[in-house]
Amino acid sequence: MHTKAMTFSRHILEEAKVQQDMTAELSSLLMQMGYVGKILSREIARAPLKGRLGLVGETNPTGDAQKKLDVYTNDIMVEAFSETGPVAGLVSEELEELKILSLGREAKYILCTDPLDGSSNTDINAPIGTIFGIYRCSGNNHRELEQNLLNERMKQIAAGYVLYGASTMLVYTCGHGVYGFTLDCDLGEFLLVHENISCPARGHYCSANLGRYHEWSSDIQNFIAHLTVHDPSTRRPYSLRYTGALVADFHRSLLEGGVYFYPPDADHKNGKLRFLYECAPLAFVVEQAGGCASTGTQRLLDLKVELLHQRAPFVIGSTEEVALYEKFLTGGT
Ligand code: AHM
Ligand code: MG
Repeated sequence: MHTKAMTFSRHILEEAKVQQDMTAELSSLLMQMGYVGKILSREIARAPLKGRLGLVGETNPTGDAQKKLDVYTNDIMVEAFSETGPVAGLVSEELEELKILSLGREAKYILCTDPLDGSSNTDINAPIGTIFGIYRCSGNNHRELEQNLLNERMKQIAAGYVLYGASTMLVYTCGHGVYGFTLDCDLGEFLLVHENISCPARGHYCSANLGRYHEWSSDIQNFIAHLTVHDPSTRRPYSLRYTGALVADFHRSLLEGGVYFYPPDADHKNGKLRFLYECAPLAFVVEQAGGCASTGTQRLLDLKVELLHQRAPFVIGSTEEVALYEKFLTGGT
């Protein structure tokens, strides 16, 4: 079975033969991301044995209490991409500023990442993830790179995530479909399991932190009321699934259909999730799979951002549910 299987690296090389966008530099960046996924998978699995659970006692740039694993995984990411040439700058949930990694000729990309998504799950052995979005870049210095990234003169050309669950999976797109690979730990290879992923147009799962229900607008409360009506002819009520890790909850919607949303609440006036390294990469993935991502009032990827750590209201998943959410929000129902 394994001799026939398509490894992540071979998949990238095959894509490079037919896709112009897949430059040698992008191929090498993505392969390095695969390598980082393997290292993080190993380190996350043995974190409890190495004393790497619990809090650091500091906060990250958006005010979240940092876990030891947040810092450790971020350090691994920085180190892994500092050693290779294609990444000019790195934007991370755990770093205040854009970090310049290389200004050499090969440095054609900016990597935006949440090295450890779902931090509240680290200490209870629940799923967590890594999110990445890759932007083509131009700029000779820190200021130019950041300005171009925020002015959207740079295009997101690849994105994906690694999900550390019952097994470790890597899902990616470079703008020509979405592919999912499972890590075979014995071989040390990500092997293709999900070819050309298609997000069902409709599902029957919803994922959101309903503990915030009373802080949400009446439009969103009405949306919940709609989803929870008992009407088997329209496959309602929806079932609630919420792990507290965006990657895991989104992955369910991507494969099985449904909707994830994180709207504004009392503590997060503009939503909790951050555009560049949480929302935008998953939005790129879902659109490539035929699904949708929105702020509730506009396509997520059309949002103009001014800050590296800017947050956005976020809804993502099947086209029908995202459209319905927007309809409730814009007074259409
Ligand atoms: P994190 O990157 O610090 O883990 O924050 C993002 C996480 C998402 O993974 C998850 O969907 C959400 O925040 C959970 O927030 P809450 O605990 O408010 O439901
Ligand atoms: Mg996160």
